[in-house]
Parts: sequence; structure tokens; C-alpha cells
Amino acid sequence: MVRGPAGAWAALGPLLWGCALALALPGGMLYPRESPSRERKSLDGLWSFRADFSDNRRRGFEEQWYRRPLRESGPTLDMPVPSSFNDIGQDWRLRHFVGWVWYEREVTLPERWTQDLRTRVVLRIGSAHSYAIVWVNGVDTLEHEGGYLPFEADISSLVQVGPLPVHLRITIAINNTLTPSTLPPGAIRYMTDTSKYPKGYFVQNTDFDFFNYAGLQRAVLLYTTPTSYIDDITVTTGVQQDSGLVNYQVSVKCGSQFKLEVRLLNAENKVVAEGTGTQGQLKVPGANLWWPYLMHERPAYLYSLEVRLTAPTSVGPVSDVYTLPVGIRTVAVTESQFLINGKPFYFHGVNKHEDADIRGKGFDWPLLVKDFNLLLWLGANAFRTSHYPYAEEVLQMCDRYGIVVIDECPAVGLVLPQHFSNTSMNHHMRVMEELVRRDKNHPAVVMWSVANEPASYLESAGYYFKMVITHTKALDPSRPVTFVTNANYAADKGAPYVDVICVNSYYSWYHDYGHLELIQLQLGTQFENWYKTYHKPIIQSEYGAETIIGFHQDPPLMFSEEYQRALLEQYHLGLDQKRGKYVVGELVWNFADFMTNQSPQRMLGNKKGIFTRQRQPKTAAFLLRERYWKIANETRYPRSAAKSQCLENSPFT
Ligand code: GCB
Repeated sequence: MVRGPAGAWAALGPLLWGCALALALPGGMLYPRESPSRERKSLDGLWSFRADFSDNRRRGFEEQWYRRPLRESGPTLDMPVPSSFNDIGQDWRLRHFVGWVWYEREVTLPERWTQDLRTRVVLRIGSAHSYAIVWVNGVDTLEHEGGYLPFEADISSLVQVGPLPVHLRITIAINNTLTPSTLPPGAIRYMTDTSKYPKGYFVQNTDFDFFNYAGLQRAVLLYTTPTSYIDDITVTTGVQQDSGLVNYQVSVKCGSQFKLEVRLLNAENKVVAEGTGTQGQLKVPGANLWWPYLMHERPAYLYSLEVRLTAPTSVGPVSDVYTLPVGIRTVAVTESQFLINGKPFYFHGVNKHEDADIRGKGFDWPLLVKDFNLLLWLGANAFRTSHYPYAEEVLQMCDRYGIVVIDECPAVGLVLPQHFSNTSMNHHMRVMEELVRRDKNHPAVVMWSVANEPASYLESAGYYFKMVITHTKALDPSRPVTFVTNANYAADKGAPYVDVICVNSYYSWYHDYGHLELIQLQLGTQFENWYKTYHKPIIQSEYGAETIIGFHQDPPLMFSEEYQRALLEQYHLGLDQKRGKYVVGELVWNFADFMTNQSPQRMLGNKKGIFTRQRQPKTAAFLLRERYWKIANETRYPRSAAKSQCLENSPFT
């Protein structure tokens, strides 16, 4: 997130670009909301696009495509934003493209944004997978490493000069290459046998099981703040007897003279507490707590924290207003329980992916709302953002619906010793800083996951995870931290540092396939081994079976709907033996079928979804629905409530 030496850096090469950038996190990353003092201008829509197919992928830099309109550099395509670029065209070379792609869009700014020197104009990119360089009117403005988190730059000095009207040409070059020190890691393999491969032929290798979609996959926008502005807000909450406590800390960018007022409004827009100054505690007698979906008769209660800054500037006083949704809740972990608001919480949910036909990992409101309707139908109360941070709008929906989130960073596929180097660790810590900075205020986020299935049995993984987890806890002492393991309980070097054991297993799928009768025994052993070693609560963070919708076999055979159902049933029997003891959750793999790399093991992607990629239910979805609603009925709080609102209002019951 600095202006960077794009030219010099680009000279390093098209692919081997994973040099660690010593970027300092410059301030906050509040979600850009409109307010009386802030405006937004969406840049979503059609952008000009060009993939650099030159042999070294560096023609764009050599010819400086950012200096003039992209169409003058050669043929361009229309590219929708947000979307992955891979599945949009008909050219197979674009689908598998590795290297630099170029996006460009022109925009005319409102006069008041460019004439009023009390206005600050910010360009914000929701995500660009995986390395991005941004130019505004040909001026090198911003660089960012890492594909699933936002970055932004104050571009006021570029737009508040010269004659009206102000046209901006925004050019973004994005490189999707994954190297040993990126997250996720990957490696470029050059194929040198000239009897088999053309000169210079290379492939991108990865060790994770989803397609490496790329491009501008989330919203791009411009927004304004006053020049003196609220830069960041951090909220933590607590409960004292029947009062809710909201601790706030506000960082502002302005001179030393300023006034800061804070008001907490309830869902009826009534002020329930007020404060002044950059930090403090608001007390809300009789507070409505934020409860997970189906756990309480009034789930997902949100207050609004309205922060108002007033400051004098050389061109007159300015005031900035930012309103943050706040859910009052507590999270705690004991030896055998996961507590929300002091009550035992059982995760009955799914793992997801950001994935759909055509748009790939591109953010899409219809898809998002459909997914939430399916989660509510299913009676799911939680998901893990496997295996990378999801769009901010997803977390906002979770806050509003009471869907609990295990928020995972993109550390998936750390399977080689070199993935635990100091360079990787520093980058990993920086990604955690960016993730916590972005998501810290979401009540739905109850735990950070710093990785999925790393080679945590390696000696170097012990120190690595100790450092990354300690760092994450220092960034956010209010939430537990985990990583998801598939290592043997006796060999795992990272497990001593986690608060909750999250374990993946695929009995009767990858092991002893076809032998459903072994699941209960093997699952029981797995749980007992982990628990007796660590005395920490356990979540079955993945289990599942590949199933092709419409394939039927009875007695059940692998890949049929009956086999998926039977496998889940066996897991459920095993889970029920430990549920209420120390197993605190189950997250099926996966919510929906999703795209992967091509391989003989994957038929048009991973088919372990309980819904198809088009979100149609397989037989297992109905089984899971019955189970989740049953568990919800058993664990609802307060117990005396006969039926929750959600149950009564559900059109499906
Ligand atoms: C896993 C991984 C997940 C895969 C899944 C599978 O353990 O965490 O990314 O997609 O198994 O289906 O193989």
C-alpha cells in the first residue's frame, strides 16, 4: 500500500515477483459507507482489459501501457468488474493465463470532489488477485500484495489540480503468479524437455484444491472524506450483569484541535449511550445481545455506533461522520466449550468458497443472497471462510443474519519446508494484520483461522505457528485463534498454540474408501486422541464425499447421492457421541460444488457440495437440514422459548 517503483520492480520478471515488500500498514481500512460527510462512486461495470501474452509477459511494462489509453496499446476486451477474468471469454489461453493482465477504466469526477479542497478523494480496490500496481492518469499510485483484501490510496493531489472537468484514467496491472512466499503459495515450473514442450513453457503449480481465479474480483470505487477524517474505529464489547459494554477507540487524521462525539443507537434509532473523546466505554443497560441465528429468539441484534469528528482546518471547519454496525456479544473458550454470551455454542454449518459459474470468484449480490437463503433454510449457524477472506459484504450479511464466522486467511497449501521461511512468516503476519484490521468489528467473526492443512508436522512449523498465532492474538486479544489441521495429533507442532482444535478428516473417502462401517470407530479415535492430548474444544472442520447430482446407487457406492448421505450419517453418529462433551462443531465440506484445477481426480471441479455449483440441493442437503434444525431446537437459549421467531417465520417449516 505504498507508491512503489513499478518500473524497477517489474524488471525482476513476469513471474518470479514474490519479493517481500516492507509495507507498513498505514492506518485504518473502514468499509466505505456513505454518510452526510462521505460520498461513494462505484467503478463497477465494464473495464478495458488486456492480458499480456508476450513471451516474457512484460511487454506492458516495456511499452508503458499505463501512459496512454489501453486500447492504443493493442486489442482490448470488455471485462466486467467485479469478476474473475478466467471464465468470461472463449479463449482457453485466457482461462489458464498466468502473468500480468491489465485493466483500465475512465471516470469523470463530480466538480465538488475536485474543487473543494476540504474533500479527500480515495481510490479503493476491494481485492486484486494477487499482486497489483495501480496508476492514475499514468502516475504510479499504489501497489498491493495479496489477493483477498482491500487496499486504497488518497488520490486527492492527483484530482485537485488542473482545469475542469476532471477525467481520470485508472490502470491496474494484476499478476496472478503464486510463488513460494505468496499466500497461498505456489511455484512456477519451467518445462525444459524440448522434445515435449515448446521453449519457455511453464506451468503454475499449487497445492490447494480450488481454481486460482484472478482479476478485479470485488468492488472498485472512489469515495470521499473530509480532509480531517475518521481513519479507524475499533470496537470490542462485553457484558456486565444486564448491561452491554461497548469499548471504542477512534483514530483520526487531523490537527491537534478536534472534537469527537460518539453515540450508540439501537435498532429503533434511539440513542442509548453517548461518549466523547477518542476512546471510552459506553454502557447499555438492558442491552440486546448479538446472538447467532437459531440460538435465541432475537438473533443478530445490531446497534449503530455513530462517530462524529469536528475539526478546524485552514479552509474552515469540517465534520466527518461514520456509522459502524455494532453487535454486543462475548466469545470465550474453555477446556471443552465454545461460549457465546456465556452460553455453549455448537457450530452446525458449512465450509464455503467464493465460486460460481462464469464469474468465478467475482462478487455477485444475487449469488450472495441466494447463498444466505440456503444457509437459513439449512439451519446452518456458521461457516468458515475456507480458504481466504471473503468479500466484506459477506461478513456484513453474517452480522445481519447471525451467521457465525471462522475467518480464515489465504494460508492454504503450505506443504513444503520453504513455505515456513522467515519471508513467508513476515508476509503471513502482514496478511493477518490486514485481515484483522478489515474484519475486527464484525460481531459474526468469532475466531481467526491462520491456515488450512499446513504441513504442521514439520519442525519449522512449530516456531512458525507460534509466531503467527502470537502475533494474531496481539492484534486482537478478544478472539480465539486456530488453524485447521489434518496432521496426526501426536505430530502436530502448531496445535499447542491454538485455542480450538479444528481437524479435517475424510474417513471412507480418501482413507478406506467405500468402507462406511469404519467411520464411527475412526472418528471416535480421532476425537479421543486430540482431546486427551490437548484438552481443548474440537471442531470437525471438514468431512464429506464427492457426489455427482443425479447419480444413484443403492446400496450406496462412491460418487452417488446415497453414498454422500450415508457417509454424512455415519459421521453424525460419531459426532453425536462427543457433542456436548468437547466436540463443539461440525462444518461439512462443502456448501456447494466448486471449480478446481483440472486433474484426473476432479470432474469439472470438486463435487463435495451438498448443493451443486448452481445451488440445487443434493439428497444430503435434506439430511443436513433435518439435523441442523434438530440441533438448533435442542440448544436454543433461553430453553423456555418454545419456538424461535426464525422457526415460526420460516416458510419451509
Ligand atoms: C481438504 C481441503 C479442501 C479440499 C478438500 C477435498 O482437506 O482442506 O481444500 O477441497 O479436502 O475435497 O479434498
